[in-house]
Amino acid sequence: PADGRPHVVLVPSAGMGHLLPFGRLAVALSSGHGCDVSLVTVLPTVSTAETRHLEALVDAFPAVRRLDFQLTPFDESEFSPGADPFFLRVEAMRRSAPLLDQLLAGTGASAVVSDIFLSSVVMPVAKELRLPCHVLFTSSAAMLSLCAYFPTYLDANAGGGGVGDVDIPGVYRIPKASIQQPLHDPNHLFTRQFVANGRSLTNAAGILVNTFNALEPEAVAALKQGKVASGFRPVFAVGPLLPASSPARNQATNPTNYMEWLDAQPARSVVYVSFGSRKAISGEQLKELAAGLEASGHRFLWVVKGTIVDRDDTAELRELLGEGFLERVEKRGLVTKAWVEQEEVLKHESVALFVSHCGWNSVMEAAASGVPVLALPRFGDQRVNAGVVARAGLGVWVDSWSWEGEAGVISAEEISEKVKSAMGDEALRRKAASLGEAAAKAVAGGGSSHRCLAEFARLC
Ligand code: BUP
Repeated sequence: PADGRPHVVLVPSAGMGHLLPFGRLAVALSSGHGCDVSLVTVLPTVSTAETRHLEALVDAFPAVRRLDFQLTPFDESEFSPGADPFFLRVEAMRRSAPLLDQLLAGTGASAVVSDIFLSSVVMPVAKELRLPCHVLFTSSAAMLSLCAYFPTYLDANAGGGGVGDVDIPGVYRIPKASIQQPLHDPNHLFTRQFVANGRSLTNAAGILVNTFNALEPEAVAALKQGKVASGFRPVFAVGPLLPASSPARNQATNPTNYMEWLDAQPARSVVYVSFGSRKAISGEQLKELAAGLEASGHRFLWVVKGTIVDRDDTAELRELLGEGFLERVEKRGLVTKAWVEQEEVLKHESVALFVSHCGWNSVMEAAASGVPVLALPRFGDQRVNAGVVARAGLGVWVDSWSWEGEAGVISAEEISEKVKSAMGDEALRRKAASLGEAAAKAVAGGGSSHRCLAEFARLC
């Protein structure tokens, strides 16, 4: 860059699971690594949580500039009526990506960082503008290695009876049951995007992944050494990406005063339960979860999502959880449908266990807080991430449990037993705490993730 200061343009895709790590990267680069940062913002956002988060982010960090991006009109009728709104948004963004050249030209950008979901369409734009294009992978290094290797796997197995276990060179074998559903169909739009993005990784100037060495030693090493896919550019393990200070003030919009409630609970006594915001849990499974938490006898804070996107979330908790549940658990359980500041919850000393869907940001927040995880993955990358959690000793996972689609429900008894055993598992608590210390070391000055981010900033 002319003035010697890099100007990095970040291009996130849809959903809090993507926006949050991009916001965190923006803050880390602008506050700690001497970069100017612009964040491409697609309007309108899919969820109110995203809108609030964006506003809070630019308020708290005015150095992070917003570049508003208007999508071209997109006919959703070619997709089935119940299609995931986040997926539709990603597709709309992919189709509009060629317009990014007008947005980026004249900004003085010196580098672009694309979300992995958009990388194959953002890279040609960056190339046209003669800008290096990096990729931020928002899931685990294990998922990154699957994404990088999957095109080769499909080429080698073309015509050969579908996707089975995938043995990733230098990493480990991902069992068939952990490969997300759409990837079993080579013609599924998601698979075509996944393969195109995976192939594009070899053209990335650099690849950032939100993990740290101590959590995923095999995958990080194999990726860096080019064992997973040849011709790989530098891989930077920069996690856990955490904001310099919590920018979102969504907490103020939650009517339950959950932080005060946590303050009133004994140290390490509360089970925090959340399965992310993107997809509702079936009524039947919600009732089993409720009964299982009740039967565990432990205190709990539970974030319940009833419908797909928060703004439609009007179903009553009472109806969702069964007659009398809220009254019976009144003294020891707090249930909320509204957004909580999960990072603050996980850092609270009363929280002892995180029952999680294993969305990757949730896993990284658990690791950063040293809180053990009881993994209840559902769909997408979550089973691969749950495998990482179990392998690293951050948590426990019953891999025979499956609760998506036709696979049935996990019973109240099973949930209660697992919660009780995880709450009493002293070795698990110590291992999670030691990973928390390793995470803190990685991001502190001189730590592996801090050095990786500094090295990355020098490339920009
Ligand atoms: Br719900 C919820 N508060 O109430 P993942 C989520 N989060 O801070 P995935 C809150 O959203 P999705 C809430 O801390 C994490 O950073 C949470 O990302 C935060 O899940 C993020 O865990 C969720 O990667 O997205 O599946 O990508 O939660 O939208 O399903």
